[in-house]
Amino acid sequence: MSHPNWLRLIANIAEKHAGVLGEDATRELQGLAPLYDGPPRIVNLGLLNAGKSSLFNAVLQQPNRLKTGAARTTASTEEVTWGETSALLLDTPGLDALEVDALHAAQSARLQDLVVFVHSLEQGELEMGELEFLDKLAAKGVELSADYCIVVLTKNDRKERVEAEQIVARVVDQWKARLGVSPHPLCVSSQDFLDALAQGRTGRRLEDSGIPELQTWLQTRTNSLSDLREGRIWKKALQCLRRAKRDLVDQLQDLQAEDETRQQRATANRVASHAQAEELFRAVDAKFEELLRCGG
Ligand SMILES: Nc1nc2c(ncn2[C@@H]2O[C@H](COP(=O)(O)OP(=O)(O)OP(=O)(O)O)[C@@H](O)[C@H]2O)c(=O)[nH]1
Ligand SMILES: [Mg+2]
Repeated sequence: MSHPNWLRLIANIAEKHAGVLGEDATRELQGLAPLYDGPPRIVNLGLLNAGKSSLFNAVLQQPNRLKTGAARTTASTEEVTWGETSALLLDTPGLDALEVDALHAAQSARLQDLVVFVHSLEQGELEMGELEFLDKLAAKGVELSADYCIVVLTKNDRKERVEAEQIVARVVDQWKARLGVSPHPLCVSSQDFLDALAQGRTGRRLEDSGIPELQTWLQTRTNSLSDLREGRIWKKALQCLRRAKRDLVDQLQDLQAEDETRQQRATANRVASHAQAEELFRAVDAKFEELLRCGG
């Protein structure tokens, strides 16, 4: 994909003004252009056993493509290719498995085009660990608005409709309160979808599983990838430039303050040296008088 003009301009600014922008901002700005290239990247994030791998198997319509199971099944992130755009689906380990997994997940989410946040309806509302993790993602600049992130509530076959609806309403409230944006929630059953597929069923059974809706959500966005990326990268660029500007203003204020202190100190030094000179002068004068008296 050819890069938009503004992205080339930013790369230029980063190169020309690295000294003024500082190392971090320069690195961040130079790292924006590569985000524009390559196939669409879609990451799933969620607790252990949330149904992340099963969900991607359902999206892929391949029941055994990714390993699934009750224990800590996915040990490291696995990439599989999906759909017309050859999007990369990144199946991650549960973010509560190890601290390092959560860090890795947060880091990799920064580089993704779309985030599929996976939460099992069996768990009820979002747990503290998930909310804290969402905070970390937001702090890292991961886009969690409904344009870039879908909140998939899995194992819908295990809950009565009314109870599932109550959980969804609660999750939506938690998401809004925590992140200040409205989520796009979607209830699914990967199991129902894959079972229906294996039995060669079509129509309602497949639709009701929620998986076709997820496929459409992902497909629509990956089809207009350049727009999607442009919006996201532009936002990142602005954030970075604003931060760099704030840092520069802070630095300037520090320098001004330093300068004022230096000037004050210089004046104080001047005053001190003036007083010393006067004292010296008086002493010399006194000595001179004494000499004159002796000599006389
Ligand atoms: N009933 C039901 N069970 C499901 C569904 N999706 C996943 N499961 C089961 O939930 C368990 C965990 O599923 P996984 O897809 O391996 O979960 P995961 O989030 O990838 O787990 P880790 O890789 O360990 O983090 C498995 O036993 C799945 O069979 C579903 O839609 N309905
Ligand atoms: Mg897994």
